[in-house]
Amino acid sequence: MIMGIEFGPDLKVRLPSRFNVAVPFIDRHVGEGRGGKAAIRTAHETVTYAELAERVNRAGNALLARGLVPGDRLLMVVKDCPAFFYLFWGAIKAGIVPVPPNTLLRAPDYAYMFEDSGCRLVVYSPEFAGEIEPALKQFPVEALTVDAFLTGMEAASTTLTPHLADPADDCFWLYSSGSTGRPKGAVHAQRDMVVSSELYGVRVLGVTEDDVGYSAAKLFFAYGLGNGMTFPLWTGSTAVLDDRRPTPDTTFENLERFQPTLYYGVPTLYAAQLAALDKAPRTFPGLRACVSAGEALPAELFRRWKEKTGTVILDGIGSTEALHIFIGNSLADHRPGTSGKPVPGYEARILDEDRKPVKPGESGGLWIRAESAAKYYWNKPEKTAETMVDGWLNTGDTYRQDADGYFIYEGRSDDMLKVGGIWCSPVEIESCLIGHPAVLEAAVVGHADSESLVKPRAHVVLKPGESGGAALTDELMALCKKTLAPYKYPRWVEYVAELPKTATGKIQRFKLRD
Ligand code: 3UK
Repeated sequence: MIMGIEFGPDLKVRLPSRFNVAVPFIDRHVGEGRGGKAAIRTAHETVTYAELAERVNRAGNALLARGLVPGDRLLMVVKDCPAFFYLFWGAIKAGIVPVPPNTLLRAPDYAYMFEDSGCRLVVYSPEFAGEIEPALKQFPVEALTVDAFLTGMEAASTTLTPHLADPADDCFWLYSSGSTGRPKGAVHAQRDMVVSSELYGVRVLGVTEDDVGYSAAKLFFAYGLGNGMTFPLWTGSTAVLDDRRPTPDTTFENLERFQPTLYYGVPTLYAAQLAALDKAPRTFPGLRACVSAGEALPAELFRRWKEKTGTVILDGIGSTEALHIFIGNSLADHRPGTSGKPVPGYEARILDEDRKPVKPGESGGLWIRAESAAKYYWNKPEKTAETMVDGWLNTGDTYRQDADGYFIYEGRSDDMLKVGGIWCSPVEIESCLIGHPAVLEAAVVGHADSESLVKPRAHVVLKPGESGGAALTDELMALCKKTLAPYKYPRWVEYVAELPKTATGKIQRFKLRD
């Protein structure tokens, strides 16, 4: 039992009726003798648990001093660095709701989030000024850089009384994208990080105080937030942070320098790392397991990684709405090419179109029940009603179970794509392509590359008199890279005479898939 928090034999969590989740995650460690232990390591600094607790208090006080009150939203567009922890937990301890969006987005996405969230303050890493500053012109909100915030924090008090809340009260939000329409703010409760950290972090991965966790997936991604922040803080272990873009070079450098025991990546990165290992083998002493999520991990990547590094990659499916992995492989029980089995404490069902359970082995839509699930989408009652039904969450994924009960991913039930583990809407790429003067219409679908990983492929209808070729393809790719988050650009462009459509004119993307 940790500070009155208990998991019953049914794995349901019991929490004190008035509490603040920053206390067990941050403050507890000093009292338990970990004050001098490293909570965070980066290439530039080490932050101990005592320093972290003090800086979280200063950050919370600095937010209150700026006039924010409990319930206000703080939009934090912050790279992976210790200040992410100070802002996130300082806000929570003061009752303020942190909202950390994807840091790879463009100005119009941020302007939308400023408006939708009704945030009182935006804090951003100066690296993102090129997108944040134009967004602030479009939708003015009080804003400052992380550096300015850190300077302001120095004058703030190092003590802060936690704002007490109900375990089911709103705690933080994460934005998730859909195939059409704007990103949706998934509202998570105080309880949710406790549930995912204990049930997946501790009970499946076996994270303990002695682990060092390094997540190549960034903190803004619910996957990275768990791996790189909540699991280490829940167990009193150490998180490694790096603000650079994860590449084989940067990740290998971190694996060698910090010798993490747990490494968390996405399939695209594992594929790139394997290509680099083919050229120059390396060993990673101390590493006891690797985790993959965001998109399905092909069995072949599992096999090659094990051969090259001696460690397994545990694939697991999670979502922003569920907060973290709800079906996963474990060290004791894993089957390559599958997402594994439900995490103890989470329930999963595969349902047909009438929402009846499918026969064993048949495919259907995956629904899950999770105590870490978001309560609702902010400002989107219809989306909430569609996705969250009677305590169950519609994942939008098609799954089947093999004869031994392992869950096998079969694709999305909508047109959404995962590229490098991050959402990508075909509609958004199509709108960008249509912005080119030569393009009449476009349809985007996923296509598997040589590593069996999905990337966007565009089917383009040109205006009369225009002709497609390598030069136009380069232009279209460049346009998408410039306008959209860069990972969203189509890796292939095919010129076609017309697009398949329904009688009502809706593009039938499924007909364009291979
Ligand atoms: C897909 C997978 C097959 C699937 C996430 C771990 O990815 C995360 O959250 P998102 O909200 O996306 C959720 C959707 O992504 N997906 C994720 N993992 C897998 N498909 N195999 C997988 N292993 O479509 C799911 O509905 O961005 C992952 C932890 C926390 C997360 N938020």
